[in-house]
Amino acid sequence: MIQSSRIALPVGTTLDRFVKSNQTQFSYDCADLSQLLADIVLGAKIVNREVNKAGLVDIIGAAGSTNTSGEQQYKLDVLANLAFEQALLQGGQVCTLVSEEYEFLVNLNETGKYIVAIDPIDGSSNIDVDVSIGTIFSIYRRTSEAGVPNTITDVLIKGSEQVVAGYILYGSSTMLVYTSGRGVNGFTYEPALGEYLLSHADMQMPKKGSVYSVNEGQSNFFPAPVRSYLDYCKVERYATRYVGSLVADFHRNLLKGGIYLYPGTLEDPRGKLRLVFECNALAFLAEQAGGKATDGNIRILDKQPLTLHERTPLYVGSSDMVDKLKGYF
Ligand code: FBP
Repeated sequence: MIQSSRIALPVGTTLDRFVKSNQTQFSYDCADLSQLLADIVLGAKIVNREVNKAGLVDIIGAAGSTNTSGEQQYKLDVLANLAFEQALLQGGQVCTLVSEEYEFLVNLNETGKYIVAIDPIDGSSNIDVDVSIGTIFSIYRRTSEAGVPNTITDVLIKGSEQVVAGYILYGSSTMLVYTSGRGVNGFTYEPALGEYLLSHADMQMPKKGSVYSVNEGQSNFFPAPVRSYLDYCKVERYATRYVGSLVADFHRNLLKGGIYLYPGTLEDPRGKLRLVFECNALAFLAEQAGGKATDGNIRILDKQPLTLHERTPLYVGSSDMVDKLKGYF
C-alpha cells in the first residue's frame, strides 16, 4: 500500500521554503536571506563532504600555518575558510567577510548589503579524532556607503546589531540552526536530497538544566566566582559534559538545558573565545531561544568589539543557570 509506505510520507519543509514562507521573520528582503543562507549552506555542504570522509582524504592534521591568534591551523580550517569565502563571493550578497582564520577583513562584493563574520571550523582540535565540530556565523546589515570598500570600523559592530546568526553542527547528523531575530529553528541535512529539512521548529532552551560544560582541568586558574559556581554545581550533583567543541556543547544545552562556561584565567582574564566569530552568534541564538549569555559582568550582545580577534569570557545557556552564576560575580 503506497499510502503506508515511506514514499507517501510528507517530504518536509526545506530551508528555502521555510525562509520564503516566513518572510516576516526577516527585517529585510527575504530573497536576500534566502541567498545568504544558500551560500552558507553551499560552503557547509563542501565541509560536510570532506568531514564525512576525513580519514580517507588529505584533510587530517595541521596545515603547517598559524592563525592570527597564534593557533595552529588545521587543513580543514583552511579548506572550510576558502569554501565559505568562495560561496559568499559567488552569491553576491556579502560586501565584507571577517573570519577567525583571516587577520584582516576581506571585501568581497562592492554592491553587497551584508557583512558576514564566520568561524569556519569550531572545535578544530576534534577534527582528527572524529568528534563533532561546527561552523558559526553572524550576519550584519552594512551601514557604510554602498560601493565604498569597508574598513575595520565598519565591521566592529555590537552583537545586538546581528540580523541573522547560526551554526552548522557536523555530528551524527548534520544540522543547521539559525535565527533572524524571531525565534530559533533547526534543519537536518538529508544527504540523499541534498536539502536541509525543518526538524526542530521554534527551539526553546529549557530555563534550567542539570548539565554544565567547562574545561574543568583549568579550574584552579578560574576567577573565584566561577570556582564558587562550579562548587554549587557539584553540590547540586549536576553532570559535567564537555565535548571540546563549543557548537556541540551549546547544541546539547539548547535542546536539554545546561550552561557552557569558558572563563578567563588569572593569567589571561579575557579567556580564549572570540567575541566576533564565536560568542556573538551563540549569544543571539541563546537569547532568541529564551536563554542568556554574559561575560560575567555584561550581556555579550552589548559588548562593543574594539579589535577583530578580541577575546571574551563566555557563560551561555539556560536563563536560570546563567542568572545563578551571575549571582556569584
Ligand atoms: P576553535 O574555534 O579554534 O576550535 O576554538 C574554540 C574551541 O575549540 C571551542 O569549540 C571549545 O569549546 C574550546 O575551544 C575548547 O578549548 P579548550 O581545549 O581550551 O577547553
